[in-house]
Amino acid sequence: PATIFRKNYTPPSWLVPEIRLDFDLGTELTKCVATLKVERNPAGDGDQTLHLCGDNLAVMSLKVDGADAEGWSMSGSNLLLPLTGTSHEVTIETHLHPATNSQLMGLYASSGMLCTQCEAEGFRRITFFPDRPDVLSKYTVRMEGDKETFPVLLSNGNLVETGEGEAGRHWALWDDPWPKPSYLFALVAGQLVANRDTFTTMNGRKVELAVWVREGDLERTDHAMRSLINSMKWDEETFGREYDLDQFNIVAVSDFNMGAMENKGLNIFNTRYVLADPETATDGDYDGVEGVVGHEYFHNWSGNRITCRDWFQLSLKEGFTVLRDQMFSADMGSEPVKRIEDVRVLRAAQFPEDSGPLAHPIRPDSYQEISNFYTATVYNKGAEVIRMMHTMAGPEAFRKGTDLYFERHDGEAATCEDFVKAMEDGAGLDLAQFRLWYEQAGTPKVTMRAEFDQSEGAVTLHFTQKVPATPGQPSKKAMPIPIKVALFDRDTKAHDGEKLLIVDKDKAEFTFKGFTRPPVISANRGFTAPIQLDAEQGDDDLVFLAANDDDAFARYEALQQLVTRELLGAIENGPDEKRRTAIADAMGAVLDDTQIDDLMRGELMMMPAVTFLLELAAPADPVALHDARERLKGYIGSRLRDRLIALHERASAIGYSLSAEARGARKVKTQALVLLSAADAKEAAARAEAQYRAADNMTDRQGALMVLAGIDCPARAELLEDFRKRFEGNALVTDKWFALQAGSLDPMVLDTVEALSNHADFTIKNPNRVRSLYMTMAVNQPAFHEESGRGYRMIADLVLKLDPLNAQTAARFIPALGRWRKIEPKRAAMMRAELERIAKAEGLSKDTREQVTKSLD
Ligand code: HT7
Ligand code: ZN
Repeated sequence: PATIFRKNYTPPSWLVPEIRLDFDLGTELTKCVATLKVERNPAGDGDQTLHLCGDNLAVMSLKVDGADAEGWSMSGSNLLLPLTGTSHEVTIETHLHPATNSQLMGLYASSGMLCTQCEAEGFRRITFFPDRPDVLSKYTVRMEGDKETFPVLLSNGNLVETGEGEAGRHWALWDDPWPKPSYLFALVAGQLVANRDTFTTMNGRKVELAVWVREGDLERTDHAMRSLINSMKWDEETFGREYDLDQFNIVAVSDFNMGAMENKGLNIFNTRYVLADPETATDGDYDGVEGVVGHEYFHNWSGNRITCRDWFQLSLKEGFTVLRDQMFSADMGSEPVKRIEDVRVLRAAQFPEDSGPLAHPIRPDSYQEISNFYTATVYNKGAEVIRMMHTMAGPEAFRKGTDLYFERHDGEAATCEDFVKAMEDGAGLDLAQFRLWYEQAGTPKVTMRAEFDQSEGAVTLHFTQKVPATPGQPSKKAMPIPIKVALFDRDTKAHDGEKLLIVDKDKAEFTFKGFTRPPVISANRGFTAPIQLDAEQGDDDLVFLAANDDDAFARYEALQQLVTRELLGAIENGPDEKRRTAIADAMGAVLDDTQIDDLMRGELMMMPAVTFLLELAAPADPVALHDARERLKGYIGSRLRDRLIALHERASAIGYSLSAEARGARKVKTQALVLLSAADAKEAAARAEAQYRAADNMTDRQGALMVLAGIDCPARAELLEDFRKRFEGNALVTDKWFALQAGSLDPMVLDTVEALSNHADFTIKNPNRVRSLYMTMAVNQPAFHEESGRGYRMIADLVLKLDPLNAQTAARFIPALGRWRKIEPKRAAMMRAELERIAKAEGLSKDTREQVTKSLD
């Protein structure tokens, strides 16, 4: 497949200021007539030929200014139309087959309804079009279809007219006044019901809100609606952004490749991020709904009003919008807990990506298939990069920067450079060197050594930084790394304020005076920079920080560092008794601490993920790491047995509500069982069984079953079956049932996954179901890395089967195998062999081909 390079960007030769789409809807056959007003772009290269992208389309009819077009040709799947004048009307008819569109891109059928997904390049599966984000058009859309099959007809913008047709047909006309790129086009047609509300914007616009779902799901939409209203209000208050249409629609669909899509005025969501009630959704699911509803809504400004010039700029909208959704969720709940969760995701998903064969800068330089670049790097590291600007500028100046960005580029297709420039001009930052964060891939490795000079009463912090080599980038430059520090007095346990240090050279040092004894250094507080920091601190200092740091993140981090050190040491030399004791003591202090709430306590009780540990130990035996982690959990569990039981009892007495207190109680309840189960499986199983049977909510039920699924006891099979039957017919809970088993610590888990792949409820056609079974197994380290290589084979078999049906989803499984360089040689060879087997397959999609080839390089 061809490689596309960022440096080769050229403006479009033709613009399309207006487009009208007429759909004659049918599940088997939909006819689409597109009428494009095209104009030569004065800033273009003067090419007289109009290049229209197509994918899987045939031209049924083609007219220019009302007459049959002449001289047109196909170049691959694209349409080339020579034009003589400077503006024309081009009319194209295409025929679509939604029922057989298993790629879920373009127009497809899902549970009887029709819907679209056009980002990144799905619009070209609907009609021929210059399908690139810098071509902005005003859309008018007319849909007509059978009223019984498609009673609800939705598209972008405002509904302007509806009418009845002949033979039970009806139609709707939608008009979107805001010019937009084709990737933001959407339509939905089907049997849907709405949860309706209104929101009045800060300037008095009354907006009709609707969350559309299938009939039986209506009672599970209140949280999504609440989240939408909160998002609209929050964006006005925090970023000064107001909604700009009279309607805002959200539609939930059960077949969807990603989480959701921010189409202008018509967001389309995976049901997973819309539907929630206490019985079927966990607290984590509630947070997911709130975060994704916010994310898509915030795109209305960061993505829609200001879009991307080209797909290399994806992080312009995604990184910024992730930061905005993270800030929103932090404001709706607990800021430190949210920060810990976000860093955990970054470390478990983005750090491995940044150190592997698929590493790329947040603004990539090239791609073959853009769908492969919807990554944790573009999204989550992209958010971290903008967060660093926020840290360096401070909140007020940062807001000035974003205000200027929104004002300066409203209505444009912009670049990351435009954003950085607006931040420089608006926030007053000098970001000349900072731009390297957009150019260079790889997680910087930073060391910090503290040197104390008794005679001067001074402490000097010596920093080094190194950005590792990544594919295509063998040598790197030093980047500006903002690191917040605090220097604690060992006796008073106080510090004299945080300091923000910018480490912008390979080596840097900072001296602080006025100390009579060496302070304890708390560094990278709040995780101000997305780096791997080795602070070269002794265990005693980490224990001190774990107990005394007033920055919640730093306290969490100190405990994580201590545990990480112990686990990495344990796989080499066995456990370190003194350190294990210190960890259990620190954890005991966490259980007893009345100053922290249970939501934070639950975070502090969690061990670092094996995928993160692998970053530090590679190449390593992931199963040995997992076993060491389980043994440490067992040690902590037995040392703190009584206190964990007491915690479980206390938390179990708190009734269900969505308050922070009740949510915290549910979190520590299950975390207590997790630690207990590694120490005393019988006690944990009995408690988990009781928790399951008493549960009046999904958080308790799923938590209990997660623990039970890893314990060989009679209740396991019985309660898994109870769970299945209890929620039969509920697709999202059935996904949980698959995931609970595929993620289990049961040594027979691969047999189970194989059996489940033949279960009547398993279907390879539904991405949620595929992910719930196979992605859960691929991240279940002892299962995926099972010694025989069976886990690798199962994933490769899946990729080969899924690729022709849904290439995007198939390609997302490749990175798990692509991590072979991090794994000890025997397993690494088997992982590579599976990649080679995939690479040999004929007719592999562009998506999977790119990922496999890069993973083998
Ligand atoms: N902007 C949305 C991206 C998206 C997507 C991309 C490729 C294939 C399918 C997709 N569905 C949604 C999601 C977001 O970041 O808001
Ligand atoms: Zn997004």
